[in-house]
Amino acid sequence: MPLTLYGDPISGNCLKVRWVAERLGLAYDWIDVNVVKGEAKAAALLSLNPAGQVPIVVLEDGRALAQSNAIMLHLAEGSDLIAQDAYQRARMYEWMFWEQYTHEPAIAVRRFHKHYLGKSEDEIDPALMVKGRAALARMELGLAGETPWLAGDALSLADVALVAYTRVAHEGGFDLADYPAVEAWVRRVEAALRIA
Ligand SMILES: N[C@@H](CCC(=O)N[C@@H](CS)C(=O)NCC(=O)O)C(=O)O
Repeated sequence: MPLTLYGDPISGNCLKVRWVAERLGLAYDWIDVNVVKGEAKAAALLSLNPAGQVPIVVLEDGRALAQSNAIMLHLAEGSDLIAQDAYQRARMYEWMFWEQYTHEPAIAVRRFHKHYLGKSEDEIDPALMVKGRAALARMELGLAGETPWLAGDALSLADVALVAYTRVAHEGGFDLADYPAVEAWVRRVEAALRIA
């Protein structure tokens, strides 16, 4: 039985898992789950992830796993998307934890409210723009150094995790032209993942 990925193609959290499977040449079945229609809360999916969210992967042996970054780490175990060096690996985790706690809750949430729920600027919490811009500025700083990637000298899961919502930040009202190093990095990661 191949891997089964449950996800919504509008979700960066779901797409990042799919991109890793593609990059590693893993065979998988993709099952569309429409989060706007509440399908992630269907009983069959709640039995796989009681949190009622996608992405979810069901592994070849039938075991399920949720949380995009946990899934990516599991699929990419032993691959060149995870540095061998312990410090470089920890820098990758640093970006991945930050992505979930700081970047995604501002940029992905603002995008969802604006682009998918169609809310006007007045209806969206103004703090989301402030927090999202601060997150983009943090990335700009991180990408100002010698290496073209976020962690270490090669594409890693840190880049995959963060490109997912950064590349569609304009749909949330953010202007990447204000962050030239981030904009160039987005193009670089898209080319590496062949998702441009
Ligand atoms: N931290 C989780 C977030 C997952 C998440 O927020 N999933 C959203 C789609 S991006 C979802 O399933 N929402 C449906 C719902 O809450 O009903 C991850 O990285 O996988």
